[in-house]
Amino acid sequence: MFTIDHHLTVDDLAKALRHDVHDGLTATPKTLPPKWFYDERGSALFEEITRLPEYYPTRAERSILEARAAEIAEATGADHLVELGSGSGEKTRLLLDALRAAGTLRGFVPVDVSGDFLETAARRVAEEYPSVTVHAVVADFERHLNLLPSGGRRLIAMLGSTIGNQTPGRRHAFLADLRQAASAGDGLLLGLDLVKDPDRLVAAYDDAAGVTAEFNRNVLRVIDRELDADADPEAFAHVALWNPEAEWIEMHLRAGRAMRVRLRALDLVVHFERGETVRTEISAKFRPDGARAELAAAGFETTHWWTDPGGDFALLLARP
Ligand code: AVJ
Repeated sequence: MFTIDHHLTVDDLAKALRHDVHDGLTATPKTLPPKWFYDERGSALFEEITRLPEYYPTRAERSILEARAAEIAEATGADHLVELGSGSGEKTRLLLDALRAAGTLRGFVPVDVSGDFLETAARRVAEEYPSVTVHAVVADFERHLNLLPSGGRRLIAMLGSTIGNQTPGRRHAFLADLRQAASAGDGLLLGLDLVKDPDRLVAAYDDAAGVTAEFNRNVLRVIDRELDADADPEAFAHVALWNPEAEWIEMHLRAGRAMRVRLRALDLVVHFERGETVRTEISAKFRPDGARAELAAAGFETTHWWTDPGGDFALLLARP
């Protein structure tokens, strides 16, 4: 069975984009939130990133899930899998298969801001798992956590180190909201990329084939199309750097020359100096103690912590 709830309209998204771009490009220093990378082309580029030799997180997380999915199913006894920010679906299937084998699985709730992508992926799961109730939810999980279906024992999964896109303050607010939305029998499964040699981290965000550079520039293509703007993506260089104080990777777009970008839909002209950058993403990296402390501060107890053999990536299980 398949159903889909919409908590975001095309209009809500258009408004949010206008607001984010206006605020980000008139601020000093300039920033843009990473959620606008993911139009059709951006999502395809991200899929390509996950297969790059330098980008280890996806493979490392998959290897942990392959080794631990049965243990996760047993530890949680979950009857519903709630996936926040549903990805390509391969990792989802590892979890669904394990919960099905344990005999507890009843429902799957994929949650994403991108409706078309979500609907296609969720319908496929409904066909492959005929005994599972698939209830897709188009929502912004930073705002709509309380609108998710409740009841039963839920395993709430946020994989891929997606949470690393948020600053520590936003992460705390998000985890605290999640705690409010969770009930006693629920479990939280979180994928976290770990602090490691900066050279490897930077290489993962600045690959030799230039796929991440194209992914980064894609945000300008989205802005040009959606806001009737004239930014030249080729005039911006891709920059990935390790911020050792904050322990996050930063991606920027650096203007190769002075320029003015006109955003007709915002009635705005933005000036760039030569060499000026727009920060387009942060990707925080975690340490075991810090991660546990962040969860505890939001009211979650970490009960399991698994890493891949190389210690690059962690998957943790926590309960309210
Ligand atoms: C999807 C946010 C987890 O931060 O590693 C990959 C996005 N950006 N390469 C990450 C991303 C550049 C990715 N997340």
